[in-house]
Amino acid sequence: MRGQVESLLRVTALTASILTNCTIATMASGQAPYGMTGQDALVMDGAAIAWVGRRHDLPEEYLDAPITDLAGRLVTPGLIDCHTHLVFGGHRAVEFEMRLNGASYEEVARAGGGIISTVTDTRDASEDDLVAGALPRLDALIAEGVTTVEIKSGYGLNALVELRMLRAARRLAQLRPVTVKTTYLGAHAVPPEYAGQADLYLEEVCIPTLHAGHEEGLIDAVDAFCEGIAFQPAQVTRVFEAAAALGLPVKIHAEQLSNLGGAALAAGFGALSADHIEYLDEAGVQALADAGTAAVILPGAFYTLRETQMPPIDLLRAHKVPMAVATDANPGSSPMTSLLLAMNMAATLFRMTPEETLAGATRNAALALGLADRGVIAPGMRADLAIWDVSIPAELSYRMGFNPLYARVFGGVM
Ligand code: DI6
Ligand code: FE
Repeated sequence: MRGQVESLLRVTALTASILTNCTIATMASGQAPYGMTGQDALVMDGAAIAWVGRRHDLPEEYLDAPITDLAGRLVTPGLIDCHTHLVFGGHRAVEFEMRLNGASYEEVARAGGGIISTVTDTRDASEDDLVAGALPRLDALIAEGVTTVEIKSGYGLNALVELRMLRAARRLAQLRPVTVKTTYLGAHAVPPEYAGQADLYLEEVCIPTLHAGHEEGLIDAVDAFCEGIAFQPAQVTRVFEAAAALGLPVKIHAEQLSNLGGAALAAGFGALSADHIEYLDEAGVQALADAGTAAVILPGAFYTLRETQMPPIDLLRAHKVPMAVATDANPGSSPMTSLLLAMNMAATLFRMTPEETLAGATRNAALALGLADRGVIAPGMRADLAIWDVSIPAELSYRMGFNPLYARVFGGVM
């Protein structure tokens, strides 16, 4: 019996490994700031975190496990970018340059610019092209410690290309050590062939494609762009009802340019998140709080579009709505592939605290994706970690254009 126990312990020690001589920001809520209570050691066993604490309290069973000395570095949960449009064809630098040379909105549109130009370029791209185009953007995120990324469709706007985008997103997860969560955004824009016929587009394309994508296992969540220039609340409701019938969670692009009540609508469907929300009012904030829906703050689009309406950070804080921060990486309104920069912008532009920005890219980003197994460092959670050459966590959102990542751990593998 004793021999059996000892060999069991030895097996544990064989698969376990220890990280030590580090500062650990667990990001567990309700404790000390950043969840930092003096932990300086962490045990990984396989793909999971087995133990975290002070080294002198290390359980005996791990005493023989191999040790990695982190020389005083900071360990955080792996970062989570919970809102991206990473898969698309082409780029929009031409219209960027046209606009800055004085071209009007109409001239840009006549030259084929705007979101529809990305739809055209995406339709022209093969699945391989889409994967190849997205990889450098994904690599930029990974290089900053991102271990989970959400990727939306929404530039195909027909069955063939929406599904192609989702398959490309799934393939990225086979090519890199990262978790990809896919979101179907067929209700992103009305394609030119359905101009002025949004309802017909929903009926003939968007909702049938949702069913097809679900059948193929390509869809983790369903999103819709609720805005005057996109889909009306009643149309979003149709999409969400179809998602709910399939048992899929929903998210929404809402209150970015105006207040149509999209966030409250989504909250009524138990949405995982309401994203952008610059124009959200207190009733909308209350609806998010009541539903446990996360707010996703996207300063990259605010910055690029030179918006002036700030998201209601104080109200979200007062109502204890979990706030996530994401890149919104897309070719038009947020050509940004740095989650650290998004954190910096959330702090500088929106006055979120450095702790809120880090929670926004870890714990609350996990909530926005419905992932209960990551986003904080605790026993039983996935061993997805970022190890930083910084002395305190505030350095992560303080700097611009500097990447202090030392190493990344994905599922226990460094
Ligand atoms: N909101 C945005 O800001 C982007 N999509 C969305 O729903 C715009 C995407 C683009 O311009 O390509
Ligand atoms: Fe977006």
